[in-house]
Amino acid sequence: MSRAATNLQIDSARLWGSIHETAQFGATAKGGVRRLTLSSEDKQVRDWFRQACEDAGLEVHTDALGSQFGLRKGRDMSKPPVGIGSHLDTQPTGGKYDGILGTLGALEVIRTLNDAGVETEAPICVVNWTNEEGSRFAPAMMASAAYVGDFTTDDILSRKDAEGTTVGQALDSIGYRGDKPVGFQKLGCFVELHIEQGPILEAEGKTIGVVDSGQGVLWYDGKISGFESHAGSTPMPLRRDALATLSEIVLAMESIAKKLGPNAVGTIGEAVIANPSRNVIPGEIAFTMDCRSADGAIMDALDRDLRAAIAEIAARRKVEVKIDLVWRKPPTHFDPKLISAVENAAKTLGYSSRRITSGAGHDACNLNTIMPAAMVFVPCKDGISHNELEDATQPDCTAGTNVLMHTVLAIAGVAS
Ligand code: HGY
Ligand code: MN
Ligand code: MN
Repeated sequence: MSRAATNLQIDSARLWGSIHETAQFGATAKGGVRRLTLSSEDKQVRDWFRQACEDAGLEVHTDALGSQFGLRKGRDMSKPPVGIGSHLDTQPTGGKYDGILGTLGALEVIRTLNDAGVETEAPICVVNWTNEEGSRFAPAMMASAAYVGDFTTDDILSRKDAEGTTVGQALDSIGYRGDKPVGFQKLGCFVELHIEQGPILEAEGKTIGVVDSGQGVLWYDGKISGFESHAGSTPMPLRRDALATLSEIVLAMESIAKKLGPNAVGTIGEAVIANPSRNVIPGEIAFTMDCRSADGAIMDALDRDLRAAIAEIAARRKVEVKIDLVWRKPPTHFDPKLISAVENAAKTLGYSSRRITSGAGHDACNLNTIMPAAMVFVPCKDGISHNELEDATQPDCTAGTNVLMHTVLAIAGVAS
């Protein structure tokens, strides 16, 4: 690698400026970001990102699900591009860094290579994946899942949000239903920079997480059908209370995950009472469940024990509980060669690092099913994420982006 490239460092102030400039799109009063996928706020950041990619000389295209691809030519265009990037959508009470650091860090890599006049052998492609969060439309990591063939484009376009709007309608409403078919942009590999979204790196004083694996995910849609009746005149033993039933399910989920832990987690993050009223016993509730483990056998145990507990609760309370497994993502084991490239980049740059498993799902986890993939983590304050308090430091974000850049240079090769 040329001497210039060996010592290359990103422009820390420019990266930090971009992160905070884009945080205005969907900024919340508590200092977070609310940028649900395919919302008007998402359109604002997408427009900003497309312009920034074009200004950096990238050839920008959008696919049928709105994912944005910015291609930087390499000396040898016969080589598949090295993919880098993440997502720009957020949770309803999201932060400034989840997804954004990886996408804008990838842009900063391009900007730095441009400034230094570094040409790589292989091309590089920056990606903003549509709907990584899965909050408005399920599943999470939706567009990268379609890219790797887990879902058809039409299936995803028909997915509906809570208001009944389809992905296709939402794409059209912001003008991001692209003209390229999903999968048009081939990638040779994918490396994603992301905040850890957990407490380990900060607690151990490590700057870089070399991600070697990721938890598997189980998503369920649930429906409880009890019986609406008068809150005052219905004796307790005669009630078929949907909310009391759900309360038992929540506690059962918690004790099953703890029993199967520490490598198991379970969450009920959504619950909607149909026709809620203070003096009516809840008769019907729709809810969702999210279970995860890095061990496939524990995932199976979570599913088995949860179903058994729900069946017992439903029978005892004389209510019907239906649960549908709507998404099963097996655990991820990233590519050993790419993992080493990340680890070597961290060591060469003098950053402390440790191997780590990702608790969260990421687009790289999907890409890893059809190509070599890996991830670079940096710490986030108190391990907090999916919360408006999410925070990270400029030095850590700079370090992570430098590691991403040198990993890319090692994979793509430097022509000049
Ligand atoms: O759910 C996840 O793990 C990701 O943050 N969408
Ligand atoms: Mn993310
Ligand atoms: Mn997230």
